[in-house]
Amino acid sequence: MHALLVIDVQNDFCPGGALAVAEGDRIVAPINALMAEFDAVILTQDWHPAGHSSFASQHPGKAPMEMIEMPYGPQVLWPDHCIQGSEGAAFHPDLDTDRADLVIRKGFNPAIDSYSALYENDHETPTGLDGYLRSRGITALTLVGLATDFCVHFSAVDAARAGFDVTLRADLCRGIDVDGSLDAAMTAMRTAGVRIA
Ligand code: VGL
Ligand code: ZN
Repeated sequence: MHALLVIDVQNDFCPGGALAVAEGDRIVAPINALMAEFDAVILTQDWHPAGHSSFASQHPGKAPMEMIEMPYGPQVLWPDHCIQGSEGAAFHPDLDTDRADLVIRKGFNPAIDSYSALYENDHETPTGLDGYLRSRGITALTLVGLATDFCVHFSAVDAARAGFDVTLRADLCRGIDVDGSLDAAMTAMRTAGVRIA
């Protein structure tokens, strides 16, 4: 069983959003077209409570895109984004969400960010997706979505490490690219055994 894993195609990551990724909206139509080719379609949704600890607004004197040290390791500080129930947290209006078997939300723990669809940023708290995939007999994943260098990157690496056969459709992802994060992400994914298509 081969699943399409669509990462965070949400308004806040598209042009006009709070953490806009350049051309983030350009991937929506081709992702919709790709859905029919898979045994399962799974969407992730970045889903933060207001005042989430990854927001620069919660750290006096800090600006978005600065780094801080959290108990679980280094963390980029972000503008407020994808607040639970907000328009920014909603999927892009053209994304064919009806096709999804599962929507998995992440980043709801106020104290820990969660880039990956499988583990929070402490790298040990599971989201539950690993169990879902295994119990459905899904062994291969193709990843698309936003942002290449953060949520797509961490999801791909975690999935490869967990033993899934992982392909990244780089043409159907777009990145943020802070301080060389895009190049670093591509290298990390290749090193983890992710196939880049
Ligand atoms: C993401 C930064 C913060 C992403 C989510 O979807 O890549 N990036 N939250
Ligand atoms: Zn987020």
